[in-house]
Amino acid sequence: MSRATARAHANIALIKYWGKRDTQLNLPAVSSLSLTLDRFWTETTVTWGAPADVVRVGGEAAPDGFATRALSFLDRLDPARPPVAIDTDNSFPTGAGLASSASGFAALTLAASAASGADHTTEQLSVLARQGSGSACRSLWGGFVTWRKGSLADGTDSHGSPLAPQDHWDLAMLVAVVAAGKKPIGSTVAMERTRATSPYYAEWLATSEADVDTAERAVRERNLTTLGEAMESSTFKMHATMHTARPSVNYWKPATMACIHAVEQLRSKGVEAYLTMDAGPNVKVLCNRADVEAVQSALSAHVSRVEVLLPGPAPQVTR
Ligand code: 2P0
Repeated sequence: MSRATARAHANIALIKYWGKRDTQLNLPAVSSLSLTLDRFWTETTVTWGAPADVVRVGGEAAPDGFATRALSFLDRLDPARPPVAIDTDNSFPTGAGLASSASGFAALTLAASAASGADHTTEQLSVLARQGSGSACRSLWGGFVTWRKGSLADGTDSHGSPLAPQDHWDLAMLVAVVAAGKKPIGSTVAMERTRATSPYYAEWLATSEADVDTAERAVRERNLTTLGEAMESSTFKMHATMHTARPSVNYWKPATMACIHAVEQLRSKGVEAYLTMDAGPNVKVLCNRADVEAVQSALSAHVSRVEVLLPGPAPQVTR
C-alpha cells in the first residue's frame, strides 16, 4: 500500500474551451487559455492498494456518479490498478461553474501518479488529467496556461503549456457568486449539444485560435485592454453558441446581466475591468490589483457574495 496527497488549484479560462473533436479523450475543437487561481483548490489523497475501492468527499461517501467517474478515470490511467481509496475535498462550492472538475481531476491525477510510483512528466500528467475533464489539463501549472488543441488522434499533443508564472502580473479575478448550487445542465452535455445543433458553432471554431494568439501576446506584454477585449469576445461568442443550440442552453440569471452592466459601467468610469462567464450564472471579473475595491463594491450591489482571487500556484504533492 502507498499513499500520496496532492493539492491542485482551479483555473478559469480567459479564452474558452467549448466543443470537442473527440468525446472519449476530451480532445477539444479549439485551443484555450486560462488563469490558475490561488484560493480555490482541491486536495486529494489516493491510497494505492486499499481493501476495496472507496471514494469520499469531505469524509462522507461520494455520490454514485462522482465515485464512478473518479474510479473509471483511474481504470484508464492503469487498467491493472489495485483497489484504491480516494479522499477529496474542495475549498469552494462544486458544480456551480467554479471549475471544480478542473482542480478535481488535476489533483486526482497527480495524487494517483505519485501514489502508484509512476514517473510522469508534467506534460504527461496534463494529457492524463485532460481525459478526466478537459479543463483539468490547464491546472497542472500556476499562472497563465495555454492549452493548444493539438491534431493527433491519440491526443498526446493536446495538453497545457505554461505561458507566464503566478507572479508575472499584478491582476486579480473577482467572482460574483450569483448562485452556488448545482447547475441545471452539465458542461459536457451542453458542449456536445452546442456542437451538434448551433448554427453559430462554425463561426466559433473559425475565430477561436486568433483569440488565443491575441491573448497570449497580451499576457506576455501585460496589456490588460487587449487581453480583456479578447476575453469578453470569447465568452460572449461561447454563450451565443449555447443560446442558439436546440434546445437553448442558458445559464444566465437576472443578477448575471446586472453584473455584466456593472462591469460596463466601471469601464465607462475608467476602471479597467473585463468579464468572463463559464457554464453557470457566475460572473468573473479580471482587473488590476489596485482596482479590486472598486470592482468589489460595484459587484456587491447585485450579489451577496464576491470572492477575490489572485493568480495561483502550480499543483503540488503535499505528502
Ligand atoms: C473552459 N468550460 O474553458 C470551459 C468554458 C466551461 C466553459 O471547460 O467535458 O468540465 O469534462 O471536458 O472541462 C468546463 O468543462 O468539460 C469547461 P469536460 P469541463 O473552462
